[in-house]
Amino acid sequence: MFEKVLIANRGEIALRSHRACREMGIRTVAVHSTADADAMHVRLADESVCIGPPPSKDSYLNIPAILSAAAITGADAIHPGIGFMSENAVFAEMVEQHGFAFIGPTPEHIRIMGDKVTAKQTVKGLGLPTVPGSDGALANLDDAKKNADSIGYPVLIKAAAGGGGKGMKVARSAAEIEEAYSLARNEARAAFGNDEVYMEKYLEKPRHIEVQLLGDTYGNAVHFGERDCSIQRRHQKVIEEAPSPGLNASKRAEIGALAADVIRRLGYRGVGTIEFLYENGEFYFIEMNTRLQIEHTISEMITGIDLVREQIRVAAGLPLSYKQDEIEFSGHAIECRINAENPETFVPSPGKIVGYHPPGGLDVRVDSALYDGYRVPPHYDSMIAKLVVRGNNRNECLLRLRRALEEFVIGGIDTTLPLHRRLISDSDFINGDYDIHWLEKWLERK
Ligand code: MV4
Repeated sequence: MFEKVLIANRGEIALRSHRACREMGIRTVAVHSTADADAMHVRLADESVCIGPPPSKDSYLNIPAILSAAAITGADAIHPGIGFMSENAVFAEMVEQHGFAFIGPTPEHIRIMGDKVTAKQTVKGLGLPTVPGSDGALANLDDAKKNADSIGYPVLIKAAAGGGGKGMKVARSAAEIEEAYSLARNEARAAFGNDEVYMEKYLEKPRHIEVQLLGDTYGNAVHFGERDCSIQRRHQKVIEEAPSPGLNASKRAEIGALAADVIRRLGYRGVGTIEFLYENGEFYFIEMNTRLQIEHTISEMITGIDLVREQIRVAAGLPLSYKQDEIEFSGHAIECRINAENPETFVPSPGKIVGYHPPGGLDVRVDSALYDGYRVPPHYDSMIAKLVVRGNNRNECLLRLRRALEEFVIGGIDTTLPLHRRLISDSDFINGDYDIHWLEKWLERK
């Protein structure tokens, strides 16, 4: 097992990795920008190295600085966390070339899934259902028109280098195809430096359902059930829950087994998530994430398994600790992502925390790097805490979540806590009756 791990991240997710390492007897190295000298991830780690000024591109995305920090501290492995370097195949390759282990999948698997056209072709070949669409990338406008006619309107044009909704355009009729095609290509070129696009049938009211997966280097693969991540705004998830209120037991078992089979046959090492759209009882693959996800916590709450510990173990070449039939699902979990933002306008609200009182009690988990007197810097993602609650069933979970949200105090800045208190009292949410557009419509109504 590793003796020392460098954690190439900040905030609550750096703490998450640190906690798993500590419990495994592994020493940790924090890296930080000058803006994060007083951050909790730096205070908790055994050692820390300043890797640059506040902008992420000069510090948390600075590959030479991160590799140098690993070298001078004698780390064996690098944990990339989420965001930043976590899905950068070049970084994963350089980490290995410099003699460190990358706590994540192989660069090749990151690369395959990073290109959405290759990813779709790969998983389709392994038996996953995909959205009807073009066979690979679109060659030109004429190809786009022909594909749209054969798929049937409405269609969606997506960037091959995309994900997260950038470079995505809907065309509802033949009159809209030319504009959608050129806008999608321009947006993709501007955002990713790659204007390759492909086409799919546009699904109007799907749920976003994703399956948590884990594989090792010995051909073993398991799933940890699904999460429903449909409650989102501008492609940012706001609330996630496990299991999905939109699935029955047989659909759940079907998609879990199918997804685990795919990563087994890929020989995939590490944790990963396969994302689906779910509409009218059918699953359609959209993307695979080759990293840990923010909302992995809800899968941990209903299985009792530490996914980061498993991730570190498989990166060190150990086999999975669990067989599929040893993973027991118990109860229901919901996560609220709390951002340093105005709860109505969503304008970021960095600043000094004055009064911090997280909730507690049975089955209440708060993952956060906040402390009283901490200054939330303006340079990074605005998510400052995750409130994760479990109950023996969905109703118990909702009642406990309401109680925990009442207790939670984060003073001195604006947060989205008041938004969460209102959301979880809405009858559609209470009934589990929502799709990927529900939150944006709810915000327009209120
Ligand atoms: C779709 C779709 C409808 N039909 N694909 C958005 C980002 C990217 N991950 C995939 N996305 C979508 N793909 C087809 N064929 C609707 C979306 C979508 C969406 C998906 C998941 C969660 C939130 C979303 C919000 C808007 C659109």
